[in-house]
Amino acid sequence: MLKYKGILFDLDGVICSTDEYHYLAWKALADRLGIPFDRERNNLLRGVSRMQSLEIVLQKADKTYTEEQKAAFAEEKNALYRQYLSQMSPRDLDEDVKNTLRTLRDEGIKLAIGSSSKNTPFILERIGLDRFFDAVADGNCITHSKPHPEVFLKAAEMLLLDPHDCLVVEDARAGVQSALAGGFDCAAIGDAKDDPRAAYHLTRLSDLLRCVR
Ligand code: B16
Ligand code: MG
Repeated sequence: MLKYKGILFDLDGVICSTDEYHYLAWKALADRLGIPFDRERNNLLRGVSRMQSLEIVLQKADKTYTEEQKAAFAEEKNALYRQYLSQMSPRDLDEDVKNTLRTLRDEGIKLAIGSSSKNTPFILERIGLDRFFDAVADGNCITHSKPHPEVFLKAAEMLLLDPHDCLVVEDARAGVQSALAGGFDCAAIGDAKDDPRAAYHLTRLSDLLRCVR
């Protein structure tokens, strides 16, 4: 007996390690602008939109910037981030992730992506998963990014499933909050692993197999 009919995966930091590329790209921008930025600060950007991430980076700046400058900074960061993404290939899909996704699909569970990233289609294509998921809800189809539940509610709707029948997998505290706000159970991994609000705490994605059975 399976506990869930659908699983909604966050992308960056859950399916692939693009969270590291986000960090490197924000770090390069912050260094150029002389703004302090480290990995701990980077964790605050997990799951939140590009412009909200920029605002968090700029909180440590000693000057203010115009909206035009901010738009240019976001563009600069995204161009660098996409350079990293363009070097990805299906070899960057971790074996544990690949095997877990296949096992879940073979067990008849519907699988979807729920990501704040507007680069989701590009990333899925780079790692060879562009035709794998039953639904993809991402930064291109939402007006509120995590911690708002919109992206996961949209993904569940695309699967024609009720939130109570779906499990969200997240690496961001904002994402865990988003799942709970939408009425979903949440499995936390990576930076969010010890978040007490999550129903399950995963060391690796394959730990999920024990949670759904
Ligand atoms: P982009 P996720 C999120 O993806 C990232 O965690 C977050 O760091 C990023 O700012 C956001 O996507 C927007 O990404 O600039 O590519 O549109 O974790 O929700 O899959
Ligand atoms: Mg993430």
